[in-house]
Amino acid sequence: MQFNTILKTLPLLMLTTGLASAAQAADVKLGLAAALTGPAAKYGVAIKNGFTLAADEVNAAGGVNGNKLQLLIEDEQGKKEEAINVFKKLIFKDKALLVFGPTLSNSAFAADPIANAAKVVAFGTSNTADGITAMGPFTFRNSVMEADVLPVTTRAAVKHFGIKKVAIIYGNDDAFTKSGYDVFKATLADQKIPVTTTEAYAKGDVDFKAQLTKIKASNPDAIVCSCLTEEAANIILQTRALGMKQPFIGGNGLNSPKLFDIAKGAGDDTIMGSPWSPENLTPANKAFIAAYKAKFGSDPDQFAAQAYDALHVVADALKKVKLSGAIDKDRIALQQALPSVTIEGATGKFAFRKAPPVTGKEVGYDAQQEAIVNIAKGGKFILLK
Ligand code: VAL
Repeated sequence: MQFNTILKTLPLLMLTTGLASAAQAADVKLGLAAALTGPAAKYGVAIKNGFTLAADEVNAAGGVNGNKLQLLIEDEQGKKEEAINVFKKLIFKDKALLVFGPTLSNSAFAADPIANAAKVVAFGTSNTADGITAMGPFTFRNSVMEADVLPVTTRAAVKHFGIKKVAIIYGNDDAFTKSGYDVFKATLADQKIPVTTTEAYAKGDVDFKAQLTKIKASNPDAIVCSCLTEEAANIILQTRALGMKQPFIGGNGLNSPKLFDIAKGAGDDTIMGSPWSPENLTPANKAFIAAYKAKFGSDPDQFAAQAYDALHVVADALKKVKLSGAIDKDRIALQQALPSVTIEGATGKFAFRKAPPVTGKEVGYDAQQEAIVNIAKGGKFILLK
């Protein structure tokens, strides 16, 4: 047969040999915008690992309805502008069916409006600030928001240490640290714990002596810290350098082993809440921890666990979607299939709940999950019993 003839008959051959049906079972492209460089990479790399592990598992089991999941991973560097660029690339150029991320709430407030306008699900696995899912019906998250976690964390810390009064320190130019501060303030008022002083810092600050000196003079029983991990670690170290022994109470930003890489034992007695714990020995969590260790040679953290669960949530939703190949239609079908998904994941039982109503606006979906409270001992978080 002439080469030309082969080329002409190839499509026909493919049809008759079943190659065409293999080609139809196309990859499902799922975008992941994560902070893989910069300070927020402390969360973003764990997130990427969690997604990779789960996607490999789903694909090894044959994919979803015969389709393999393909992760398109982009580094948004923990910056708003990069999150916007990466969302645009994944949505308009790469034609991802959905986009996971970005890592920081601060970036989500910049990037999610793009996804909502394009009618593509933006699925946050680490965004815990208030108002994220008010951005539109295509914003989903499985990260439990500060407003759900901090009241439980604060109550447990107050009881554990017999706290009568606290000082607060927070970052006032980041959406998550600012939102966490607002929630802490309301929670402390609610739980009738007086605040001795409130101190703020800006992104990138490394010297907190001025703020900590004021906190020291106000003599609190504990320090509430609405901070990202690197700043929190430096704050803790500098507090100890000033001879202060107070325990810390923090939000989701402290929930990373990287805190102890920097703060070491000085971080002991820090209390924070999370839906995930390595001590929660359900079959799903045990399997996740073992598989993560085998693949990456390190222990997972909460960010990896939530990313891992998010991929399984989307895989479950995809089972109910008959993909048509028309991307706009398929993106909407996935958005409609997601709210009713429930799973038993590494973080326990998971379900969505509709975000609080906003007048004149359609809203997205938050995580419906219980928070558990952890305390740092010997450079790691263990369950507070
Ligand atoms: N939860 C935080 C945020 O929403 C960080 C720690 C990822 O920005």
